[in-house]
Amino acid sequence: MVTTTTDYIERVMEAVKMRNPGEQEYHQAVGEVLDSLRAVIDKNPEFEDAAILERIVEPERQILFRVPWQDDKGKVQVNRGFRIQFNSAIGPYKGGIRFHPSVYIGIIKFLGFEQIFKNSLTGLAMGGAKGGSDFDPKGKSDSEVMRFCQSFMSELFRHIGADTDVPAGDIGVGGREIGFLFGQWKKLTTLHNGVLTGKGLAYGGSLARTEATGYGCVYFCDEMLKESKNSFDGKTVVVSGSGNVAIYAHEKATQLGAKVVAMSDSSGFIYDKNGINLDTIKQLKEVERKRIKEYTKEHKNAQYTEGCSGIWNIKCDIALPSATQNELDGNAAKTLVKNGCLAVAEGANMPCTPDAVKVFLDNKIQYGPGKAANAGGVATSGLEMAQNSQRLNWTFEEVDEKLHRIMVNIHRAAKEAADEYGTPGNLVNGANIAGFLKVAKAMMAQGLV
Ligand code: NDP
Ligand code: 2IT
Repeated sequence: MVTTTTDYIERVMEAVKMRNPGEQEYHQAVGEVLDSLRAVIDKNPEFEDAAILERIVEPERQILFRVPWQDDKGKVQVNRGFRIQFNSAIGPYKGGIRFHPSVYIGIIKFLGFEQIFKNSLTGLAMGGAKGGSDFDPKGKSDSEVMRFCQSFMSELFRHIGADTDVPAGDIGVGGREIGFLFGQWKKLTTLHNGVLTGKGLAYGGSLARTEATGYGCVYFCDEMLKESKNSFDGKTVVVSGSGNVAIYAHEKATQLGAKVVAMSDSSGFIYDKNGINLDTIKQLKEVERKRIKEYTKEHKNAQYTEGCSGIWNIKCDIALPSATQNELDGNAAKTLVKNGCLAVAEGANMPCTPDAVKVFLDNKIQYGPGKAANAGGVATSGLEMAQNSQRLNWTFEEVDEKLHRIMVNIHRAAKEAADEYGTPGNLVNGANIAGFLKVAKAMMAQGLV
C-alpha cells in the first residue's frame, strides 16, 4: 500500500491526541508544526523511515514532582512541579520555568515543544525544554516565594546543569525567583555556574537579558515591516500584557518612534491615546507588583476597562500580543484587520488561536509567529551562557548588537524557508520548517537515540 505524506502526518497527529489526552494546548502546538511540514516530508522521505516526527513529538524525559512548602501562617501547601526535557539533538536542554495556577502538563508540553524549534532558529546550540508549577506567586510574600523556590529547586537540582539543562524565567518567574532558585542550587551543589539564565547582574547575569524578549520581538517586527517599506516610526501600537516581555516591547517600539496606546494584565486593559507612560508601568509592575488599573490614578486621561480581550478592539497599526496563550481569537483578528492593522508579532508563546492566524494569513497581514518573534529572550540566555562559560561580561551594546543580528537572521531564515517550500510570505511555515530541519538533521546524524 502506498502511503502519502498526508497519511503520515495525520497518523502522527492522531497518535499525539491519543497518547496525550486532554492536552489541548499541546495538540494545538503540534498541529501547527506538522501542518507546516508537508512539503518537507515530501522532499525528505528518509525522515519518515527514521520516524523523526514520531520521535520529535515524544519528550525525551518528563519529570513530575511534589513541591511542599510552608506559608506565612505555618500551613503546609503542596504544589506540583514539572520539567520536560523535550529534545537535546542540537544542544543542552534550554527553556523557561512558568509559575501560574493554570500550569498543567499540557501547557508545559506545548511550551517545551515550541522551544525545540525556537532554540534551533536562534542558531545557537540549545535543545528544547520547559518547566514550571501550578504555584501562584500573586499575593504571596517574598518569604513565601523564597520557600517555594527553595523547595522546587530541592528536587529540580538533580536533573539540571550548565551542560545538561539550563532553565530560565517565563510567566511568574522573573529576577526575584531566579535569585532564590540560584541560591538553592548553589547551596545544594556547591557550584557557581551558568545553570540558570536571567540571573542578577551581580552574580553572573547578562546585560540586556531583561530587555531581550521585548526588544527582540520589535526587531523582528521591524524586519517584517521593512518588507513592505514600513517602519515603527509614527505608528500606533497595542501591546497586551504588562510583564517582562510587554514592558520592553513598549520600550523599544517607543525608541523606534511608535506610540503604544494600550497595555493589559489578567484583570483588564488601559488605553491612553497620548501614549502609555512606561515609567509608571515599570513602577507599578516591576517594583510595586500592583494591578494595571492603578495607572489611571496618575494618568487621568487614560481609561481602564475590565477584562482583557477588548484590548484588540483598539485601532492600531501594529499589535504585539505579549501576555499568554490563546489571548487573541479569530474575532479579535478580524477586528484588527478591519481597523487597518499592518503587522502582528507575537511576544508571547502561541497568543493567537489557529483561527486568528488564519485570518492574518488570508488577509496578508504581516504575521510573526512566537517561536520566531520572541526568540530573542532565549537567544540572549544563550549569550548569558556563553559569557558564564568564558567568565567574561559583555557590554549592553555588545549583547544588544548580537541580539539584533540574531533577530535579523531568524527573520531571513524563516522568509527563505517559506519561499523555498512554496509559501512565500508565510512565516509560520518558514519558521517551523527552518527550525525543524536543523533538529531533524541532527537527529538523523546521531542514530536511534
Ligand atoms: P510576566 O509574568 O512578566 O508577565 C505576564 C503578563 O501577562 C502579565 O501582565 C500578566 O498579567 C499577563 N497574563 C499572564 N497570564 C495571563 C492570563 N491567563 N490572561 C491574561 N493575562 C495574563 O511574563 P512574561 O512577560 O515573561 O511572559 C509573557 C509571555 O511571553 C508568555 O507567553 C511567555 O511564555 C512569553 N515569553 C517570555 C519570555 C521571557 O524571556 N520572559 C521569552 C519568550 C516568550 P497578571 O500580572 O495579571 O498575571
Ligand atoms: O519562552 C521562552 O523562550 C522563555 N521563556 C525564555 C527561555 C530562556 O531559556 O531564556
